[in-house]
Amino acid sequence: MKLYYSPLACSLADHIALLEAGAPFESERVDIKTKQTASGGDFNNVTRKGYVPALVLDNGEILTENIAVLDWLASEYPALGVPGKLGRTRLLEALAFISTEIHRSFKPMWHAGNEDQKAQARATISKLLDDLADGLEGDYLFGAEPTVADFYLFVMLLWAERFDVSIPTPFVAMRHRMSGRPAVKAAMEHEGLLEAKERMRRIRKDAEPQLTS
Ligand SMILES: N[C@@H](CCC(=O)N[C@@H](CS)C(=O)NCC(=O)O)C(=O)O
Repeated sequence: MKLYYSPLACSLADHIALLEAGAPFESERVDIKTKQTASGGDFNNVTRKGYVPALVLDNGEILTENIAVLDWLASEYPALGVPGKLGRTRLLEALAFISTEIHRSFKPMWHAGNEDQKAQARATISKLLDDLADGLEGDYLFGAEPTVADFYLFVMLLWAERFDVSIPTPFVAMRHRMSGRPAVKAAMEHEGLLEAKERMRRIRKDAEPQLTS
């Protein structure tokens, strides 16, 4: 299997899922602006959609659309899914909410919206996160263990942090809990996000008013 990803893009959810599952896979970074892959290829030749995630299966078939890719991973690795008769449906329900409601609402942040649009988007996302947190049944969306939906939500929580979107308390704790998981750390490290976070922390600290005695 091979995952095409871009750092901090929604493909981070798939990256985490593959590592959590212990799946054998390769990955290649994509510059989503230029559509160049790290090895110099044209990503449009992998998928004409030109966006990540794209997962190339061992038989050469290519999966796109995060809901489909994450659902497929949960079917292959049931520990990443939701058990029970309605399990898969509940998982799809959560993935669809995260994708079509929350993810989509970040558009003004990523695509140079004006300040009004960004403020509106912050309010919308915050409300959507509140709604989702209301259904929280444990440490994660479906109980004590994370599913692919939690990995996708985690990426949304990182985006929320980046764009100063306020998030409900249970999700602050969840973001923290998730950040400590070895697979999450490994995926973030691979995508160069841990250094980026550390750099931001230092910049913020340097910008703080210095205490004088
Ligand atoms: N409908 C797609 C959208 C995926 C998507 O928005 N990918 C972004 C990164 S999070 C991307 O690659 N954007 C580059 C582009 O659209 O050109 C899905 O749900 O997987």
